[in-house]
Amino acid sequence: MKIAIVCYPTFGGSGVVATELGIALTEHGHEVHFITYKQPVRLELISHHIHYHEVSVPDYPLFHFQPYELALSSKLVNVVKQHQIDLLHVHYAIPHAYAGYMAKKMLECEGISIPMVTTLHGTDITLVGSHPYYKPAVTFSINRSDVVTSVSQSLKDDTNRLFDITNEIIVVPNFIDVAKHVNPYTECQRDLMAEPHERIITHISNLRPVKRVPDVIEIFDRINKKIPSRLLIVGEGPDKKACEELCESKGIENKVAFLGNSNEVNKILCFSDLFLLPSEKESFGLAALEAMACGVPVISSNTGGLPEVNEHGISGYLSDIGNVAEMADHAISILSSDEKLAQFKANAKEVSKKFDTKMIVPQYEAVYERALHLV
Ligand code: GMT
Repeated sequence: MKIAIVCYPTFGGSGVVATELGIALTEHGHEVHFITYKQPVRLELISHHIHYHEVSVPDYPLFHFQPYELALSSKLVNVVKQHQIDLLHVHYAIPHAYAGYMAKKMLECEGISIPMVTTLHGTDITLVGSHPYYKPAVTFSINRSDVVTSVSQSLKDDTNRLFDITNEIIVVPNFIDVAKHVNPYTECQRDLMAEPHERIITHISNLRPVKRVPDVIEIFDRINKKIPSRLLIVGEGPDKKACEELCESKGIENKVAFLGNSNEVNKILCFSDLFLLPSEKESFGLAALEAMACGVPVISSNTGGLPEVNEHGISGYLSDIGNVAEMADHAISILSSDEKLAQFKANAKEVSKKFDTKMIVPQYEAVYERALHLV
């Protein structure tokens, strides 16, 4: 099959999932064409079957907002015709499902029928998409997609609650190549990040308010008072400066390292003893799954799809949003005993296997077959 994948190329779960899916599909013999405005961060163009087409939006002074959707749908039309694409798979409803639908309609005028699969990722529904400014267009493009998938049952329920959806939504969970998440380092390299007696705690996100990074720091501060620890914060985002200031005001700035964005989170996670994800909203929590695949237990909030990923009392613990006291207590209970920590680490790795690429990618292939039969 020749599949065109539209996604956001930047750091963020939806782009990572779309990129990993594209790579996995080529390993199953498909040809994949990524269509976006920048080469996706985790994409290395090492296979004959992977192509990348850049969407350029020329700057025109008349426009206060440059029309990206228009450029994207025109690019889709051209790529579909040039490469005889069989199917469009758009990740993140805004504006990709809308642009994809326009491309589909333009192609129809030229006698080309092509199915479109839309994958909902979370903030396109729970944060941005349900805003009245966007809601009619998002509802329309979800309902006009040939097949719609969501990355968790929770996101499916949210979509049906927040929008007037007439299409069936199929849950296809996010996934991870478990085999890739083996520790490439030795204990001596761990020593570069922390003293031997210290535990290493990690948080990875886009440091936006929805991630509640100040809660991460508050939980860490409570842990560190009982168990000497280091906090590694990976990612860039609007809350970074305020969080650095919060660390200074608590006098823990020497214990917290802000590492910026990383393409190789497994090289950081392999040293970690615990992962914190106290988000306000989280449709799935891909970062938590990546941590678990590296054998890192997760302390998270119980919002959205997190309970579908992090198993309470097994791969970590879940608490109500903002309950930093309980999250810190759970963390301390795991970290205070080497035996208990080893057990949670093993459990986390085991639970992550339910989301292995091998199990999930065939589900997307079944979705594609279904979409192809609909047009
Ligand atoms: O978490 C973010 O803010 C980024 C966002 C994205 O679009 O990349 O993540 C969403 O999609 C991920 C991949 O499906 C999910 O793992 C995240 O839980 C989801 N984020 C939210 O729902 C807040």
